[in-house]
Amino acid sequence: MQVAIVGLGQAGSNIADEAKKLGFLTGAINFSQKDLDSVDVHHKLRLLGSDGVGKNRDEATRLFKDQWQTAASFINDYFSNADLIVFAFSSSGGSGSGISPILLDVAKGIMPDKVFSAIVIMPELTEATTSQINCLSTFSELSSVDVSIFPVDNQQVRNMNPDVGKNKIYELANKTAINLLEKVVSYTNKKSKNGNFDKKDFLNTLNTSGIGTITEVDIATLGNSVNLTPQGVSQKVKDSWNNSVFVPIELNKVTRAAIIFDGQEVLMDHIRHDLMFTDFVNGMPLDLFEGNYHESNGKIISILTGLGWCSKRLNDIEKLINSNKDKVESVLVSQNFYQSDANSLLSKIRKTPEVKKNVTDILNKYIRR
Ligand SMILES: Nc1nc2c(ncn2[C@@H]2O[C@H](COP(=O)(O)OP(=O)(O)OP(=O)(O)O)[C@@H](O)[C@H]2O)c(=O)[nH]1
Ligand SMILES: [Mg+2]
Repeated sequence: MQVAIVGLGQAGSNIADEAKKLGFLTGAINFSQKDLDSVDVHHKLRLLGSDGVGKNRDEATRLFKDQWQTAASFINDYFSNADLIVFAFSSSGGSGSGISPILLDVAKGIMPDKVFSAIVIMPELTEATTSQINCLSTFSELSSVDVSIFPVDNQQVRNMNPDVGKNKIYELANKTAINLLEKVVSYTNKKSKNGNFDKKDFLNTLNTSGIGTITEVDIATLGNSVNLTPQGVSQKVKDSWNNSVFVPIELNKVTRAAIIFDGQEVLMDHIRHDLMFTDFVNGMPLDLFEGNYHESNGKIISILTGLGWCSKRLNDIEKLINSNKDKVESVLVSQNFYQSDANSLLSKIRKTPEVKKNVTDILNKYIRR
């Protein structure tokens, strides 16, 4: 199976760069040549009209209006061999967030048989107001695009790593997310006597609109605090859905799911799928794909798609923006110039510049007649 990762904007391109190292087919699209130069992917497309729109989504969208055909052809020319095309982009910058929802919609329209999906980065809550507003606009646009959306949440990574620098947060988020996707894909190529998770199951799972998540738990390593009972194992899996690099899940619905067990056969007694889904309002997903492999000691990898929209997380941003509203407005209306009374004093202190004298006048002072 071939999966393509196309990064749009800087953050998305960084994810594509990681993806290439893991063997994915990759691409990057950006207005900024410098940003394109900094990543290693198979195919690059430079958009014209700007060197980077500096977090201005509207500007990105405006410039993209005349170039969407070029971008759509780029996708079609280089990635139509892939079974799945994943767009990766940040929701809080300008370029990736501005063009990705449009291009996803367009590409889906011209390549109707292809499965598309999106990895969308959410900003930490400490980021600037413009970033937060961009994030809300991007998610509101994405809510009407019919693809699975996997929100990689920088704030989640921050919660797990309070004391590291931003670069480390980005690196952890990018690597973890793309490694999980790669792991899931790798199982579709493996054989098992106890049930395969095959390519069709995978594409079916990913071809589901709404929010998605991927997690992995280890149930075999001692000291990993797993109660080795069906309840204990299920709880561990449930917990992972709220403690991953992806946005915490909402429990109002789950449409499709894949649960891949990779471990010793004796542990299979503890895998009870029905117990994993008891917290969802609709209970079991409409489709549940299972895979059972025996190559590692004991891991459970789960993919959920068609989850309810991440409204709680977006509402937190909404609240944050509202609580900052007064501060933001005061920044916008306050005058940028400052007139000091001291200025008049200053001008008195300063010597009035002397009028340049004519050299002849100077000379005349010395030369007596
Ligand atoms: N997880 C992760 N987040 C990143 C990374 N780089 C930037 N970010 C986040 O993405 C946001 C900036 O988005 P960029 O992708 O740099 O923006 P862009 O799409 O290039 O758009 P411009 O505004 O035109 O530069 C920041 O607010 C960060 O939250 C990265 O490599 N990984
Ligand atoms: Mg950029």
